[in-house]
Amino acid sequence: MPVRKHRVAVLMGSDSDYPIMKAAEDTLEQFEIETDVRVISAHRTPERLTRFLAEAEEAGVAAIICGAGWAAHLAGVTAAHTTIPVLGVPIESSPLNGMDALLATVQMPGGIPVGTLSIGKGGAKNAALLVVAFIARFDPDLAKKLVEFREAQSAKVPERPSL
Ligand code: RP5
Repeated sequence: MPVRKHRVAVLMGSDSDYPIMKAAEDTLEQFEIETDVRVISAHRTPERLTRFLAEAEEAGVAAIICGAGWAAHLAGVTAAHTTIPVLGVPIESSPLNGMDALLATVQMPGGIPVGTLSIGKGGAKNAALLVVAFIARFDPDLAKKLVEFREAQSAKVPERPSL
């Protein structure tokens, strides 16, 4: 397999988040970005997170996408431990349908940013597309792929509705 130029990590607080976070992995894969996908809980496996971040710095990971539900602190704690850009995806796994995770992820005080996307699968997909867009500013091949992706997406929208 050819060596891939860019590497992005996708973390999730639980294995149960994977059906949602798979959208981030699949989208990155579509752009031939190498992914490192892990289950890391900020509260249940905190030492796994710090160990992983040391590896990620070493491996030149370009960005980290974190998905978590309930009182979702995975993205914030990850951002606290690294200067690698962190994006957060709130997951609708709680009785509050992700509103709790949205507020916990988005409401970071000034100083340690977490770029927060929408709740659920759409947010996971957009997190990957946002990472692609940032990297593409410095990688013309990736920029071309992103334009092609947008064109293909537009082409799938019908002019008229049908039942
Ligand atoms: C959060 O609690 C996880 O991110 C997940 O969304 C939620 C439920 O986790 P499990 O009880 O399914 O492991 O920490």
